[in-house]
Amino acid sequence: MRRLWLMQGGMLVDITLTKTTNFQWRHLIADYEKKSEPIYNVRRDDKRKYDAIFVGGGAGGRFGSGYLRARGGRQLIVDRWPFLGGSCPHLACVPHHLFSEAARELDLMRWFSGKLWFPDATHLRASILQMVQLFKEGRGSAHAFMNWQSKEQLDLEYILNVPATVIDNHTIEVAGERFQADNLVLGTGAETVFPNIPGTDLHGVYDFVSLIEELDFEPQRCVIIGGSKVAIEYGSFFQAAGCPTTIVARKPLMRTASLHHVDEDLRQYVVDGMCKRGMQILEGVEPVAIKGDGNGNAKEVIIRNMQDGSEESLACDFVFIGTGERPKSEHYREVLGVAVGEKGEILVDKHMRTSVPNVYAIGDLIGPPMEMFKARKGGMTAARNIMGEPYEFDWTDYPDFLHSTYEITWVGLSEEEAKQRYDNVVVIQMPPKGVPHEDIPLPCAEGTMLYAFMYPELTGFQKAVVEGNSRRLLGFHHVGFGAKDAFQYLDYLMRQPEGITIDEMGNMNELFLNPEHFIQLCRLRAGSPNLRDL
Ligand code: COM
Repeated sequence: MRRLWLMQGGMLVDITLTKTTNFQWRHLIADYEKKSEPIYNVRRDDKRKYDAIFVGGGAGGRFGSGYLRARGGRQLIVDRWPFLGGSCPHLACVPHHLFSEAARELDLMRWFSGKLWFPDATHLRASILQMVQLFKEGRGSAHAFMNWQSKEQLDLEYILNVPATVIDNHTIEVAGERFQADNLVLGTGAETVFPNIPGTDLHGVYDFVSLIEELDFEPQRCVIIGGSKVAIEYGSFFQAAGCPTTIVARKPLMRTASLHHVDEDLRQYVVDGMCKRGMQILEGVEPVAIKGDGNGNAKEVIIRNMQDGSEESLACDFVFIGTGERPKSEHYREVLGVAVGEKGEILVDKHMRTSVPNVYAIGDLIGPPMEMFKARKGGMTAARNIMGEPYEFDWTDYPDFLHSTYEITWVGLSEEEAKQRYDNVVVIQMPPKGVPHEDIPLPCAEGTMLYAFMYPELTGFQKAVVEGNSRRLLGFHHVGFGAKDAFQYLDYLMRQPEGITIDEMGNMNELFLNPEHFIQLCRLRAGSPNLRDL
């Protein structure tokens, strides 16, 4: 066993034959974040050709590689960062979840300020800067784990801390060396689309990436440009932290093209809840400019009402861009000539094949939904097909979620969509239609019991949509906490060719008191020949 070969002074590090630990990785990554030399984990003694080179070691590249390896293939991942896992553990999903958990805790403290055992939170101010730092100090453990697991448990080969240049559909170049494979799998992600307005280069203007890497002051007043998921999630955190936040968006929140099956009652509950917590939401407006204070710092956002053209200034010291992301496909278009769509997304079929033979594309690079399930399963789909196992992946329908100060989950048809398709639509919901939420502290479960006893209207919202004739469940919608797990399985149950009926769901064994209550609510109507709303 060789010792970890960590050379200083401009030399590469080759850890292929070294058994690594998470501890070693943590230090190695921290060191190489400051350097530009590659880290090699490549079996030079293996003379087999690679079945696939994964360009990009995010979720898609890692899970695709894992599957390809499991099927007996040989793979190589190349990533520009010194760690695998991509933006998720580094800048995106993981900090989002950390901030959303903070938002939930802070929100509870504010509502219960001075009540029960809660301290007075009238002047509560949580530091956004401190949370960013907390995340940055901790993210190294996820980085290390990704590298360690991929090498020691999944037997993957990789080269890190160096970008790959694609030469042709079988060849890449890394640090001056060429590697060949039967196939390339492209998965290098997307980046924020900054609005084309003056002032986006001022100090104080961030997106979710630069927020993590560059925030250097404590924001006091925030304007978010755009109404994406990121806008809602980060905005809810900023507001809960005590930084008053305004969202300016062209379209109503949660009605952007990239979100499907959003039920209007659920949407209303979410948006009303954000307003109740003091957020200002300005819809039907577009940004005109970000103006500075003369010293290079943002001090106001000028917006225009899209209906009457009137302009307004919103004072702030912190501007957060939440206008969504765009695939980074230029390099592949230029070199390989892959076909792309209107927004730069690489076009793929259900096998993840691009227009160029032997070139696959996965993850955010192929456009929305820019979600983990699509990246991982897309990687796996490419691997399956590369290994000769024809497999199709349809990512057009999927369970979805986002956070405000709540966890919001949905799958299947909204009530409105169901009513457009079917004559006999029955709805089971809490609170029931027409019953003021103040009168009924439901749905309540983990995370909302305290609210149920003091603020019934804050206990969340839920709805199941049923096709009354076939009795099939068509959609589930939930605002609360802890239901995300269930929605993975609800998605599966609904999707089976025969679906699941209200009677079958009513026959399942629930764990009292479960977060989304769907089993017992279905049981209350199961058996009834003529289904009615509940
Ligand atoms: C998750 C990254 S944070 S990966 O999907 O496990 O690679």
